[in-house]
Amino acid sequence: MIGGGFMGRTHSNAYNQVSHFFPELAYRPVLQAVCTRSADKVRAFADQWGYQATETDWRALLRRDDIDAVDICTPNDTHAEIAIAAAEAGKMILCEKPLSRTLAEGHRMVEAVERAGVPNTVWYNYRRLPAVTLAKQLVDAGKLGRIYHYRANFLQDWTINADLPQGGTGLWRMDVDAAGSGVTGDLLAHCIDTAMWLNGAIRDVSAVTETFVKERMHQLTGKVQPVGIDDACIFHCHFENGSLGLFESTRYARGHKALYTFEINGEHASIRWDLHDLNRLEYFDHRDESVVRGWRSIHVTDGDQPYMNKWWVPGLGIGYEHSFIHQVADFLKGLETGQSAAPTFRDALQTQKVCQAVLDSAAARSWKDTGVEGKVG
Ligand code: SOE
Repeated sequence: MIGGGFMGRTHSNAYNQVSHFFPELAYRPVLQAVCTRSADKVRAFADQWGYQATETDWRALLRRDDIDAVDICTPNDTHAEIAIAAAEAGKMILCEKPLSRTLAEGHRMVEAVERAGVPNTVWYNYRRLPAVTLAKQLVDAGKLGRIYHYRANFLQDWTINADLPQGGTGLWRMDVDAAGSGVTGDLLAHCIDTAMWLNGAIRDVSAVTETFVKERMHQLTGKVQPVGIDDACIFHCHFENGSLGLFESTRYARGHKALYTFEINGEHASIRWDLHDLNRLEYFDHRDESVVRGWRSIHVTDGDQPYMNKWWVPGLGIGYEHSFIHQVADFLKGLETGQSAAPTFRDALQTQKVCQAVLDSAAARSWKDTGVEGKVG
């Protein structure tokens, strides 16, 4: 594990839990070592989550021959350098999203893992919530028929305060040099990943971004500096299958902490999902008998629904953290057949292409092609 922040905790929890709930897997994670820059912090993190050894230099971690897989949970500006070095060292890689700050970095990362032939995955975790995976099964089974609309939001409110600094621990997402972009790479990337997984390639985009607070003090330098990230982004798009997409993300929607929602409207049926009620999938099917036709609220907790036979008994829900446990389980399962768990670095590069097109479109005030084609894994 490289990094000891919020994501380091979600992934460490997943490694600790996975073998209890997926005992059939041939491989089990062993928490061999964790690396963060601070010696005090790394010891405390290791004790809390059960890592056997500590490092304060990620290069030293990569030199260890008792490490087979590396999890990159550091800020975005270090993903490329660490991932490329890890691939060259022959390690399997699980990288936190977004894959990279820029498309160019993403290309180099994909080349590195493919050249080295190491298993790789990117933590777009929401795909693996049972209700979202059920949505995928319904779409793939053709229940919706031809798809006309895909709509997604990811709304937060934690950066409204103009006195909030940018940069440094806990606030690197506000610093364009560390993050690459604002809500586009941090939040819309999730929406884009789910959207292309469910509804296929996004062909072109037209976007608007806004930075509401133009200057903020940088935590590391103490200087007031221009803000380079997008605080909000709205885009619409064409999917390759002919449907229209509408996406919105902001960190300025007072009252919303992490409201990720999507809705898909097809010829026969519609589905919608809301992270705040993550065990439910709403489904409307026009083919139902008219007198009982209406939105069904499916509580996705039954054993024949995705992943749920691994958990409790029907009716008892699971949470956010389980999406990460499912991703580790799928990654380990993939090792049994030599198949990397999706989204691979190459799949995540497709999301990166859309993010880049979104930012370019907003800057140029014009439509941009994404260059994404075909099925996105
Ligand atoms: C930002 O607040 C954030 O933590 C993202 O970085 C995560 O990817 C998202 O899942 C929740 O919100």
